[in-house]
Amino acid sequence: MKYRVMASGSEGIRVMMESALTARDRVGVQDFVLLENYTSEAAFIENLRKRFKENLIYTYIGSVLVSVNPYKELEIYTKQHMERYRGVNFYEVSPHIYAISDNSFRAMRTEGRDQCILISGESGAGKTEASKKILQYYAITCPASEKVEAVKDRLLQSNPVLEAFGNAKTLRNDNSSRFGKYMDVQFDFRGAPIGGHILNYLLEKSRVVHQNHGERNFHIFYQLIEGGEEDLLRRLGLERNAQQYQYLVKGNCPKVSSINDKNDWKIVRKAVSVIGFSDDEVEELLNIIASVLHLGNVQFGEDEQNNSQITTETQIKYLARLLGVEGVLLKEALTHKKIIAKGEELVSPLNLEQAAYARDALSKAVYGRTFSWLVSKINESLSYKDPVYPGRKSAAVIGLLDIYGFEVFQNNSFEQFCINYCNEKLQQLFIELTLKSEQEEYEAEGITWEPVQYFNNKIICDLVEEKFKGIISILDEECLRPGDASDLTFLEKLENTLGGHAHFVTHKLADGKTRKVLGREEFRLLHYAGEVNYNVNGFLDKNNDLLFRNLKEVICQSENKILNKVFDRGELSDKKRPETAATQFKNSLAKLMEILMSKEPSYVRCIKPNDAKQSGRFDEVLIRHQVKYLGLMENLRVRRAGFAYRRKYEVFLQRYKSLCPETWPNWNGRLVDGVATLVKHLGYKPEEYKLGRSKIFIRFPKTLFATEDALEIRKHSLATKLQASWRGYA
Ligand code: AD9
Ligand code: MG
Repeated sequence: MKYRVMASGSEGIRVMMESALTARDRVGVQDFVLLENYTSEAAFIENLRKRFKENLIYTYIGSVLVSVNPYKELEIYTKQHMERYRGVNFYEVSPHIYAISDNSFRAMRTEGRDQCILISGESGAGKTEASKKILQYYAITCPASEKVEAVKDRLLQSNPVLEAFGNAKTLRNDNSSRFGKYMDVQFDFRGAPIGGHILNYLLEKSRVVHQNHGERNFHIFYQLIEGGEEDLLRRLGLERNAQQYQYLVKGNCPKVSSINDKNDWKIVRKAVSVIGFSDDEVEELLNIIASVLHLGNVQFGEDEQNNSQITTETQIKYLARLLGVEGVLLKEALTHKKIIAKGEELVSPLNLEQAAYARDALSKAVYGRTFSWLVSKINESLSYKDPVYPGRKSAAVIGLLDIYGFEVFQNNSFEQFCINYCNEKLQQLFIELTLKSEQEEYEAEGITWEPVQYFNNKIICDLVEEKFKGIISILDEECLRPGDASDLTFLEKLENTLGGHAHFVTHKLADGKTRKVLGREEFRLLHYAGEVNYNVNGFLDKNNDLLFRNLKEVICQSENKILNKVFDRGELSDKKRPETAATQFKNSLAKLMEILMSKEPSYVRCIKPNDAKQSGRFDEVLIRHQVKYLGLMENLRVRRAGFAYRRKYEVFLQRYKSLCPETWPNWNGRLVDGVATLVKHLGYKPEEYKLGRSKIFIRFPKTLFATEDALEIRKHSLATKLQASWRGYA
């Protein structure tokens, strides 16, 4: 068809046509479904590269948004940009995070259905930035009133607070979220945001007591030390020098050039007051943060029997005051262990190593629970209460999921195991929902569904979470088993139960020989996204997540109101063992899946262009990995399995009606007849398209391109004619 137009065109038209083609050549296609060679990973990456070079960081796969972190500020997030995307059809404007935001918002308004936007990608890919941009879009473009403005403010201000306490500088990202976050934004019947609710997942507590080289503890510690007023620091017994604190020096990285702790302190202080923390609450919160730093500086010596003794009295003095506990009891609890056996209390002294372990466990527990308190406090402030009907819920919600992406390090531990398991669950949801929605659309449009072959990763989810014989069950069993249970006996049990599973490997081969590639402490999972070796060292401990009883007793008596809330005395008399960390995580993920399943999803897939956090660098090897981990080729294959392109009749007709004398300037009959007349005129062959109930489905991108080119040519020739007539007039 392209040639038909060309044959009738002039030299000017040919030039115009070439320039349209060159433009596509230069900036790539804005929707991967329009790639001619859609099964080729190389073509996919080439398209990403072309667009990235032109600062076009967003590209679609159908309705999925792929985003590449530019690592520089782009002028594409202004109010004018927001306006451009407001209420406009998804495909009429270039791909943007605002288009996804607006599309979800409009779907919520018109269909009255809850929405969710799932943002995924590896550390540093831009998930948190994307979620903030979505929130800003709603804050600026949604209807407002004085009351709504206050809610918008609180929604926006929850970010700096959560980031101060839950983010840290890592090797991969200077502002890395060390927890998973799901946030519901609640809207009223007018589409105004009226509240919110946050669920948090698996905070990386181990960072409180240890950081790898080049990494930092959570931002809040440095913010307090750098920005805290003189008298505040004096009251907390802190010095303005991060180097003084054991918990802050492990990574040997107190300052980061991209971070201004002093300034961030001011932002956080303002944010907590916007959210509605009282002065007392702020004071109690800071007492806890300072206590963690003092705890880190508690040192132990040894007596003749190798029993530990505290050698740093000053810290105990501050701790007693800040936590509101008896110093003597705290000292005793940090150096002894209490067990209740057959109704009798047994107290035994701890050696040096055990005492340091107990101290760190206390710091992690205190910080972890305080973080949960913080989230619940923010939730209280965001919670929507209908002034007339207090029990009434919001009209609809849009959920934003900003959760850790798939992780593979040199050494992978319990945390990576949980994170990658979470990604398996999300991938399962993604595949199920994408296929389901494709299938539903075909059915709704009365077009025959052609089944798509895809890899169902349920087998891996089962391997991890199945009752009795899943990895988590086996881990819990070892955690509960008294006696000689250890990380290695756990690995042995895994081998005995799961050896032979298609996605599970250890160094032992079925014939009893060994495999060199894997260490004796490792097992490998063949995830949907690739292989990961996990080192079992520390699995039992991290899963148990226990605090010695006597430390719990002391902290339960704390006069600090926050600690008093989060360490409940009831726990001490509770005979039942608390849930293990993995089981808690599994249950919270199951709940999350339920929440997401009940909503209409949109997806943002974030890609990190290089490991140096630099703008303009497109590291192909790194990007290819992510395209694989994110399952983008699979996604494209599913989307392209039938028809590459589909549009509502009215949208299609509106765009192309000028190309056919019978539909131009207006078509007065049924829309479907108008589209049929138009495509017949354009020379579409029957195998190239199908007409559904409300949409046209086009099988190949080249058909659409030819139509787009024809449109360009027409616009150009009209412009030329217009110029000629002006010249004549003059
Ligand atoms: V992690 O899993 O929490 O470690 P994220 O959340 O995926 O990670 P984040 O959003 O924090 O990454 O982005 C990392 C950094 O990239 C930001 O601090 C910005 O400096 C930079 N970034 C990300 N997205 C954009 C953007 N759209 N425009 C400009 C960006 N810079
Ligand atoms: Mg993040």
